[in-house]
Amino acid sequence: MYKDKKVVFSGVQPSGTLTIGNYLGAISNFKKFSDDYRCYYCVVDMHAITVRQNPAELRRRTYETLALYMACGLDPAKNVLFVQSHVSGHAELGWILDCYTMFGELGRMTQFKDKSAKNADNINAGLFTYPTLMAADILLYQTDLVPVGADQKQHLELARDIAMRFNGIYGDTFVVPEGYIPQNAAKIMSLAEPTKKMSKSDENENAVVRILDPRDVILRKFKRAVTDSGSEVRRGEGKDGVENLMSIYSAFTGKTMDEIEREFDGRGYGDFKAAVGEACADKLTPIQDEFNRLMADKAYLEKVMAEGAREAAHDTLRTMSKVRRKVGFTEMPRY
Ligand code: AQP
Repeated sequence: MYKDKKVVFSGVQPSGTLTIGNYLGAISNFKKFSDDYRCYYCVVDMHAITVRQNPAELRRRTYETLALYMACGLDPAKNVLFVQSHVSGHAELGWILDCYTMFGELGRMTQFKDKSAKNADNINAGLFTYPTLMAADILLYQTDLVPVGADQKQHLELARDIAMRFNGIYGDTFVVPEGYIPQNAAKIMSLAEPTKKMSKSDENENAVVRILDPRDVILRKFKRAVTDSGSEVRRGEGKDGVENLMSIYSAFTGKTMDEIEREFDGRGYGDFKAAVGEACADKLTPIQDEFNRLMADKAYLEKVMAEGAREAAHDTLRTMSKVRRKVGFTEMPRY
């Protein structure tokens, strides 16, 4: 085995300003692996173009997402932080794995169905093969563990199936990855429609709380969050809105759901929503300060990007060479 540490890989699309869903479901968990694992955290810009993007905004958000990784505590000296399109192995392996992924499997992906419904005028082939590129992202680094939100479970299962299929045909080639889905806050729901996932590309600003929203905006958004006609802060049937706010509060404060029910017993939604907003803003303020500091130093961000890409690209060489040989490609000529 050439790996001296187990490997963690995860990515976030720069397809909008990140939400507390992205933070609680994914990024806030990344740091805990940095000491004991070889960690690759990628800004997956190639995934983002499956939906039409404004090029200047995509570029800006790519820098922002990298800066947010660092502002959330990811030290570039301990984690490989990089941009997907800077490492050509992702596209290369993505194509090869397309040829080992079945049309029917991709057609069953719920994200494809949701995103095709949302982008009916642009149901492109990339949207369809998105999960294969994600499998390539993961398998390229012989990843053991993938920290993601619950919405990515189906894609992760597919990545495992593809790895096992490839290994079945050619012998052991890829590590079959496991998911790491947090127990709490694995799926933060929209504040406007609490049966729908909170998504950074949601056009309704009141549905999402963004990591970079100022305190007054955060407080206002929580104040307006959809609940129900009752007044009790507790879980239960028809209480999706309240339960979502409870899990956000729980994730930001570390309190259990039972403790939260006791804390707000008889106090009504007004008090509760204000407390959720305060807890969220308190957690995000230092991240925002660090983000602003990092964004003011573009040269440093570019240095991190370049170093991350160099390390990541180097680490893909062995797997790519093995895969190319196994599928029957001839030796790469030197040119
Ligand atoms: N609402 C959520 N709750 C918990 N985790 C979430 N994640 C996303 N939304 C929630 C997790 O964030 C990571 C990065 O997601 P992504 O950018 O790769 O794509 P996504 O899952 O499609 O996220 P969005 O915010 O919904 O983006 P758009 O609107 O562009 O499609 C993943 O680990 C994801 O599970």
